[in-house]
Amino acid sequence: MRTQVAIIGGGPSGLLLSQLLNRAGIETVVLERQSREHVLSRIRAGVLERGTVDMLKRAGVGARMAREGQPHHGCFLTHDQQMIRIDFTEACGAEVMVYGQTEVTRDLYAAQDEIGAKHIHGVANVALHDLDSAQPHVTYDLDGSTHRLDCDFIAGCDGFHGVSRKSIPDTVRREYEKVYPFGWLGVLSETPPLHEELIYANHPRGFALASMRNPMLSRYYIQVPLTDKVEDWSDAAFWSEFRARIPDETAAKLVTGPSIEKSIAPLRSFVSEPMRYGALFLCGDAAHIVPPTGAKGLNLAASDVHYLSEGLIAYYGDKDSAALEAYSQKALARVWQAMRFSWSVTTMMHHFPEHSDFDRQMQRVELMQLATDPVAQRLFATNYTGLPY
Ligand code: RFL
Ligand code: PHB
Repeated sequence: MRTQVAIIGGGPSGLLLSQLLNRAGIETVVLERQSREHVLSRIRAGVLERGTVDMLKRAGVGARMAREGQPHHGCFLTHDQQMIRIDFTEACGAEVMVYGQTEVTRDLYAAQDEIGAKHIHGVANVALHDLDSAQPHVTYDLDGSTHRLDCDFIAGCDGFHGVSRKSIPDTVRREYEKVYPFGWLGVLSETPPLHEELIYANHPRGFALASMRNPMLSRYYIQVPLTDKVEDWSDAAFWSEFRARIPDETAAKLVTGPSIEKSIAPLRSFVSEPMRYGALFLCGDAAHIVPPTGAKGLNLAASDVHYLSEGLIAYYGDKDSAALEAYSQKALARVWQAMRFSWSVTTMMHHFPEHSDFDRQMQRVELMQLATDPVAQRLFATNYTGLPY
């Protein structure tokens, strides 16, 4: 089999790239290890930057998001009992859209079906070959036999645990990593959200976040030690701990219910450079991971896809490879800015076991500056709603 661009991974990066390329007349094949149902069962990101929203519209998948997504003009940061509102619109003239990654993925699959884009699910042992030659190709196992896919380019959209990044030789690849000493325990429940805006809470007991998916679906998180297991946390224990970490007046309004999903995700910051090696281009979590505190994971995947799709469209349309040549450098410049923001919000909002009273005073002063200083608010709002592409 032959195609122009082989896409490894059918998560949000792979699907969005496939959608934009097919609409520009470029042939793709998406190879995904899991079933479509499995991909659609993952509960992950919830906040879309303006740039991501614009891209989804350009990809022809904006209709349901426009109907069902919720534009948010601000969010709250709390410190013990104090609620600090950051007004995005006033601070920087932008907003974000609350619309779940699961819904984005569902919309992309539906649009891909409509245009007849090619996806192969259930592939195993994907391997990338001859990346530094003019004949790159991919092999994979399916239904008991090995298949070969020849292509011009390979997009590595296979997430943190995929094969693409590891196909770049160790002598070329440089990795930067910071692992945080805690994880997030997340609960999804069919209850009305605590508040109409997101609440990020800094409390001596640890961080908590109140988020949402729609008026009858809430998403909550609490910081937990890495040694905790999901089984250790009953629903009652989760609600009681969550309630203790948010200001009393708000906690009184919390509506609890049975969890319909509960999971623990470790927090890390990770960047792999370069994002291109010969015919291989990495996108999204395959190249970088951010702690979820800044809501940047999915949005960075979208900006990578923006740069890569522009590069491939210029290459096939105008025989101009300048944008492809610049891909790694351009994508990484934006990635590092989001890394800094996610790291700084994580550091400001969490309880670190090694923190001293001095460190906790630093967190308090940073939050007080956000409460009072329009310059600090503007910086936060600009980063949270998304830096320009
Ligand atoms: P994905 O979503 O991981 O998709 C990669 C796809 O590649 C497939 N795959 C392979 N296919 C073929 N062969 C192989 N060898 C393969 N190896 C893997 C996988 O099955 C999968 O379908 O990466 P992508 O597309 O780059 O999208 C990135 C986003 O998913 C990610 O940045 C965010 O979800 C990060 N993230 C969160 N971001 C937020 O902004 N807010 C959150 O609350 C939030 N929660 C999360 C998260 C990521 C998590 N992960 C990755 C463990 C919670 C979790 C648990
Ligand atoms: C979510 O709704 O899952 C969510 C929202 C904001 C974040 C992280 C996760 O910063």
